[in-house]
Amino acid sequence: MSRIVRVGAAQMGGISRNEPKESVVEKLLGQMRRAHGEGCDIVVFPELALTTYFARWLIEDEEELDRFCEADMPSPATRPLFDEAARLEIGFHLGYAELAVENGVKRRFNSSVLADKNGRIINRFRKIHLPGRVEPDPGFAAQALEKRYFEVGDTGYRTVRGFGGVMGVCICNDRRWAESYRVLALKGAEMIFIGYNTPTKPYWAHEEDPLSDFHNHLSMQAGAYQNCCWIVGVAKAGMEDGEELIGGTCIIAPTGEVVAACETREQELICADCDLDLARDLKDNLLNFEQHRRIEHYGLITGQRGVVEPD
Ligand code: CDV
Repeated sequence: MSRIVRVGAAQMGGISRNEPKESVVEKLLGQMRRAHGEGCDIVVFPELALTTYFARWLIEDEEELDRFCEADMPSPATRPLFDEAARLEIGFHLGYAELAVENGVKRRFNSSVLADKNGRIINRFRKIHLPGRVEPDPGFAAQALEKRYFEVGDTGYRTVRGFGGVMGVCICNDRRWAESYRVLALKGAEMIFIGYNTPTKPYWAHEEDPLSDFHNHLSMQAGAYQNCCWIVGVAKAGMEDGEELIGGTCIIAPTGEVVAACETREQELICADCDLDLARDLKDNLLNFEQHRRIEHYGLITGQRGVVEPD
């Protein structure tokens, strides 16, 4: 048996601080049409796909901060994406900054939506692992102030039926944490969409990290294999407001193999036919969670606390 989902991973180039969202959405529409032309069922856009990665700066003007966010989804700026998706009958994943007013309290989240082929939102996710600091470190030009601007997501890792399978989402830094994949897999995820903005130079360092591309792929390939999932990792890449972002957009099979990968740090589209049943053998045998996982023996719930000193 095979259940094929044809996926387009739409790597983006940088977005400048003053670029109007309408112009960004035009680029996304171009990528969506290209993906449709390639026969894709879904096109995947990165984290914060409508704006620059504004957490690199200390921004004290609330109005400026709010302009980076969407109070509704679809929002006026993104409505054309939903309309075009429905017209073309293609799904999409979109990362964006969310402004929510709940019980009269203003809250911001680093969020994403998954829309089906009718342009209907079927999954909403708020990023859980927020990198960086609350206070900027003046020793560094570029910051990662996500802990200042966003709240920790409260949606939990969610899976949803769609595109003939079970789909999950996590966002950027979430991909470095084994829990993200495992919880999604325990909830049945067969494919996980991950958008990211990762600078080549870490926010705590003065030099580029030579292992940044390696760790990007290592995290996602291990996540795919250990959890028998397809993973679609999509970057915003290249120079953005003076900071270079890694690329490395790729589509990874449940075997851990990269089946398609971007080659540049610019806008690119890669596509792959992903068979959701490819993981059947692994799931039934070597990595059968029900048969082989032994969480009651891991000593997490009862048993050893802390390090045991030798006798
Ligand atoms: N957007 C991110 O979450 N980026 C982080 C960087 C700032 C460390 C990442 O884990 O790629």
